[in-house]
Amino acid sequence: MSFNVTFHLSYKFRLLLLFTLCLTVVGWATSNYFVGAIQEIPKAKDLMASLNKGLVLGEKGTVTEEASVKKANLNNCSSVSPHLKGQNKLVFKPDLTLEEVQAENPEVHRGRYHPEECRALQRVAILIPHRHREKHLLYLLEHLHPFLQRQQLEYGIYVIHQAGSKKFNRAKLLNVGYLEALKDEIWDCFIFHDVDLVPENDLNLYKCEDQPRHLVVGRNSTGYRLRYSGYFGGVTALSREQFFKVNGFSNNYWGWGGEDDDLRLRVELHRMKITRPLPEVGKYTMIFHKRDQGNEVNVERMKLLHQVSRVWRTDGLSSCDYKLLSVDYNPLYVNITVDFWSGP
Ligand code: UD2
Ligand code: MN
Repeated sequence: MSFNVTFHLSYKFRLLLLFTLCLTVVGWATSNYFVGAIQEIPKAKDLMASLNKGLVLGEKGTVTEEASVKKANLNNCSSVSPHLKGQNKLVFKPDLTLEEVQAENPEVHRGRYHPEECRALQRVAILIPHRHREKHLLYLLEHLHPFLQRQQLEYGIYVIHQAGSKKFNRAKLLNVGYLEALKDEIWDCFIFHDVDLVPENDLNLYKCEDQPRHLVVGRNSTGYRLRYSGYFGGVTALSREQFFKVNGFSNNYWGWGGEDDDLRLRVELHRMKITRPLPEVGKYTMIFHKRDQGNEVNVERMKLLHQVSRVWRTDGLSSCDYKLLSVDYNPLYVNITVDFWSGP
């Protein structure tokens, strides 16, 4: 009996041991798998991101391939477009809607356009810094789309919108625009464009040259005269390389003023020479506005302007940090919304 009990116990014990052993092995294996799986998540995320990117690129690739075959068969557009009209009388309808502007531009998709009849000489990104100026944006879109199409350009319009109520930073928004737009296309030329300036004369070409270009010689509100000789505000054109070379704009100008002079100093430090169109060509209408809330005069600007030669290398495109909140491909423009961590 005692033998039987011992045998029985040891049999049960052995079964239990085996069962526990099995459980341990299974447990160890699965726990390893789960830990592994958890550690893999970030990698998988990256992979998914790159796969998605690949897919998107693939999709784009096919479109671009078709388009590039088409484009390859086209002749270059002529240096002077046959569609130019010269000076134009601008009308701003008070009840204009976005739908009307969209209906007038059926060939613009996701903010982009390219001529069908010839191969554009340059691919141009228009970058517009923006906050709370919806009506101005509408008027600018209304006039700019046909204006650029008459110039036979391949172009994309980007509106870079500053979220939140921190001080406005025009220059930093334009740096963001440059960096983000280059994720879509290797643009040749960048036009940095105030939202409230509408060009009056389409002989004012929105193209880049071998030197940076200031396109606003005068505007209605200043009797169409240049404000001062080094003036570089409003609308400027720099090639991808020119802007990269000067490390873009400074990120440190919060509020109104100075950032345009800072860019001029960067350009001059690199021994480039600003060019302008003729006064009768570089004419703009500035839609009337008061100083915006959140864009008060920057009292630091003179101090900042004195240190450009010392800081341009470390303050600019290379140090432009931002929180990208959204990128929306609207029919008439790409809307990039960002928030800035730092700043007053
Ligand atoms: C001048 C310059 C401008 C810039 C500014 C100083 C001209 C024609 N323009 O413009 O290029 O150097 O001085 O910073 O000389 N904005 C918004 N929401 C805001 C504030 C500004 O969207 O709340 C954008 C908008 O694109 C506007 C631009 O920033 O056109 C410049 O601001 P502004 O129009 O208030 O300054 P303004 O006309 O003195
Ligand atoms: Mn203005």
